[in-house]
Amino acid sequence: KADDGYRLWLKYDLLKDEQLRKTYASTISSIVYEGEKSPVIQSATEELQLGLKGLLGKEISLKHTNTTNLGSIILKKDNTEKLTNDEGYHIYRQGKNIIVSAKTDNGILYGSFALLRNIQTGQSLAKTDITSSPKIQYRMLNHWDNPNGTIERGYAGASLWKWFELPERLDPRYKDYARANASIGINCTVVNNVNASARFLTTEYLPKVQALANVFRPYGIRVFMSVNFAAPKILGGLSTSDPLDPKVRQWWIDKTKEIYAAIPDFGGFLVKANSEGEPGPQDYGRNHADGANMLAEALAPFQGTVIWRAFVYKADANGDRFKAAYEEFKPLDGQFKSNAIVQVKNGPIDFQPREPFSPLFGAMPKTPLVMEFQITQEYLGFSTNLVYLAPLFKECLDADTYANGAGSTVSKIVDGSINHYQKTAIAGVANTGSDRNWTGHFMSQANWYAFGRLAWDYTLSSELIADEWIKMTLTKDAVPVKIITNLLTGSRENYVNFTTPLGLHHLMGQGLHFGPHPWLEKSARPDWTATYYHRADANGIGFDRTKSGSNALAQYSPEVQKQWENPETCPLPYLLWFHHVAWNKKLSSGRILWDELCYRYYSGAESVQKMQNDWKSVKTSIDPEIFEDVSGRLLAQQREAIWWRDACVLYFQEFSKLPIPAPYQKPE
Ligand code: GCW
Repeated sequence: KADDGYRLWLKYDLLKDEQLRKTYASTISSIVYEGEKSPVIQSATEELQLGLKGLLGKEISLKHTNTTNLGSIILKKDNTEKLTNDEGYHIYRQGKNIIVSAKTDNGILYGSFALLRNIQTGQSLAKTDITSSPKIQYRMLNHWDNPNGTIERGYAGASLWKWFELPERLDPRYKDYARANASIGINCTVVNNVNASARFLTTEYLPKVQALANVFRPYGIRVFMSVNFAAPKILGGLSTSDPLDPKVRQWWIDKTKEIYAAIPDFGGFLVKANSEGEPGPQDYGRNHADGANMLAEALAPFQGTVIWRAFVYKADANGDRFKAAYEEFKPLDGQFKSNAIVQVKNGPIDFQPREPFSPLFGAMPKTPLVMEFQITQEYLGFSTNLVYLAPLFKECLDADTYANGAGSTVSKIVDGSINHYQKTAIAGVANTGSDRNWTGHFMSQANWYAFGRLAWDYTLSSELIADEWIKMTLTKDAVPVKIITNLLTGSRENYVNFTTPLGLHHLMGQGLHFGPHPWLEKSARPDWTATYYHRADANGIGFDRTKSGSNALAQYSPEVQKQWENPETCPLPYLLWFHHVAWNKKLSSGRILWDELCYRYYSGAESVQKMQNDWKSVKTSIDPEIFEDVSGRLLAQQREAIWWRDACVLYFQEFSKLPIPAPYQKPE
């Protein structure tokens, strides 16, 4: 039967390598659990049995302690394990047995998935000794899902959550969603859109969310909800939602109690306030900390957390949107309660194909900052473009803020190792939907996978994660694995090249954010246009963010400023983020800016041809249904790449008045 992609990377098909299969099969004859079979342990044993039966082609029995076991996987809760934290695991050999040991049931669940992954990717178990603990505590998906079943910026169909059927009917897919997340260590999910309908807090929707939480709990996943800040007015009939009003505070306290009565392990609230028209504390002359602290107070008795987003900016044609979040949030450092944490997008603007890291990272030492990445490809080609996002995530996590001297990487800010936070978190805006293959573009499954793996351990390389995912999902054939790994790891740079090379950003179509629209100069908001960002004129192109311009660069530490402030030495990928550069300026590549721009657009579009050839070359190793699906999408990507290239080059040429360099002048 052809593979429709539904099983994601949890594919437990019989291992083709017979020798390997026999070795595993002779090592493993049963699974033993100790003590009480909690729901989480039940998930672990069920998964191991399912996985091993498929991979090894033999039924593996489940046993309880005290039976003498030779050749068993023993799930062992061991408080003496030296693990960094409660969710970590230790997998090791003890005589003929394989021990999966952890301090908690959740650790055992993660260890079980790790063991399965090792078998799926063909690792030897002879000397297994692996310890691993997550570096960040809350590893979350953010769903931008609405009560009517649509998903904001979702490109893989309707919402997974069938609100109309809930709570009575539980789609079996909820459990598969939880399995997939648990397998990569995701332990929190925000089920609804940050542009939040107050309806989620009603007695109509709470039981639905409760039903989802019940399915996710045995997989170690806690549910959070996005809340509408004006809910006291909208639902509670109050005349205000002022966070300092005692009646408003009481309303949230009561509502929070009601939620915890239904969902005892409820994680907390995610809030988008005074951002893009959403209500918030500033409507009443209060600030973000006032708003967050009110909710923190309501959540505190239950150890809940409020996650307050820093995605804010104001309409100002002469200002620089880049600076907005820093300007509003930096002064509030130290004012947030200990269970109020602030969620910051990876870059200062908005999930562009390439952004410098947000200057807030490192600038708020007293406030735990949550990293917000976007897995759904709002600005990275929807579901027609193959863009592997691990390199984008890594580029940001590995960037040095110099907040505490060299080596103060964004990842070390987020994981709290520099400022010793009590709570740490990382979020990815989900790319899942009701399409059979979950993510629209089959290859975008790798982005969900990579986000989870990096949330657990950001030191993993993009290549290693790709290699794992390919072996689990597509093929274990050595040469194709290499080819596809390269295809994935180069795909993001290709996309940057044919859409927004050299530090260009925000050139996409209005509203939908689809396709090129660099000539867009009128919108409801000046900072939603393209001309605001690229600033092309007769002299050159790019946004001057140095002292002679908006001086946004001053928001970074001096070492970072030094890296980017001089147009002569600023790395080309960031050049037009910070400088307005003359068309005929000679760059470090040896080409003048105009030629370099053309070179990037043309070579970027050409790279999609190469991607197609690479994909064709692995055909015999790939399931036919998946092969066809990806081939079709690559063709669409090529059409879009040429569209982007021609739209941008021809538009910018109106300013540069320079010829397209000869090598690119050949007819299509
Ligand atoms: O990128 C923008 C999106 C909006 C989104 C907003 C946000 C949920 O275009 O659709 O709203 O970011 O992150 O709040």
